Amino acid sequence: MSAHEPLVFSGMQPTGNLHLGNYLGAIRNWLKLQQQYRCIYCVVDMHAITVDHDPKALAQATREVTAAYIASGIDPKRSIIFNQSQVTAHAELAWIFNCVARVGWLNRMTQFKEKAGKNSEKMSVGLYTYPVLMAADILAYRATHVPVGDDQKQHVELARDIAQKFNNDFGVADFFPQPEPIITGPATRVMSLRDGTAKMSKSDASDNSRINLTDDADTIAQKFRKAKTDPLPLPEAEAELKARPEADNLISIYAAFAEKGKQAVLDEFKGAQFSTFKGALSELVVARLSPIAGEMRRLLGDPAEIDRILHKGAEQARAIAAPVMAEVRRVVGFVS
Ligand code: AQP
Repeated sequence: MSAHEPLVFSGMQPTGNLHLGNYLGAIRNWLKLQQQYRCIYCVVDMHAITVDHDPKALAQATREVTAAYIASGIDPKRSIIFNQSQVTAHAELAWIFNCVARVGWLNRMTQFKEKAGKNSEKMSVGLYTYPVLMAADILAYRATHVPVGDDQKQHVELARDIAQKFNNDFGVADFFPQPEPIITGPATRVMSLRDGTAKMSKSDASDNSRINLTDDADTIAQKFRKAKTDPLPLPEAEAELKARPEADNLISIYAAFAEKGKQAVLDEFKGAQFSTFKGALSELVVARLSPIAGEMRRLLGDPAEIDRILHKGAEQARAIAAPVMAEVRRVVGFVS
């Protein structure tokens, strides 16, 4: 049993428009957790520069992600919201963890392989060590729980390995906790609307592959209308979705928003054509997302207020990380 106080940490990259996958796979679970636990929700802008970026767009995206958190219901009075680059502990601990993690461990990270493709030699070193920075994000606060989508599970497991090796190498049993990934809900991996085997992603070149949180009702309806499907009507049993990734994805999105199981959705729509189902899906998604988009627009009308929230959150985050980092420096042998 770990003696560490429960603390939730998670983050999102300001790399573009947040989409349904980010919302269902992450933010919606964060809301539930903030009712029960102390939570830190970070806008991970240092992760965002691991790929080419435009500085002006980064600043704007950082404010947009912050607005999306708050508009979705993350309450800055209850949870800490800040952007990563304002707290230097992340970079400092990441360097120390770079010296703890092994090259072989990073070579196994599938997200780097997916993002780099055949161009791994041309990728930034930062993209390669991204999971080490993520371990530092979590452990600088000794966070115990990390709500993420399915795609980030391997990175949280790496954070566990790094924590354990640090504790062993420096003879400080249980100094860092073993953070647990929390992967829950009916849509832990929302897939692209153009390809049921690829995950919905901000960086997909096709905007039609994703529903952005800021898309208006017509755009959402049009994207669902164009979404790839197969020619068969909707099946009767959930098991039949296994071989039909596009149908499975759309049913999962509906189930997540309707807060029902996939079988319950099929009971309602079995035998229907996709055109009928897609209409109902659009209506449901628009009803859930339009209040969030409206609130985001309102918040973004006052960027100074967003910056104020980020400053205050950064101060609170620094206060938690400072004693951890003082101890880390001592344990590692740095004179200060
Ligand atoms: N398709 C998805 N389904 C479920 N959850 C998802 N998440 C991302 N995509 C899906 C979850 O959202 C959180 C934040 O992710 P991120 O912005 O840090 O980076 P990512 O996982 O790399 O997301 P993207 O959209 O694919 O961004 P780009 O294209 O910039 O790399 C995480 O909890 C993630 O699991």
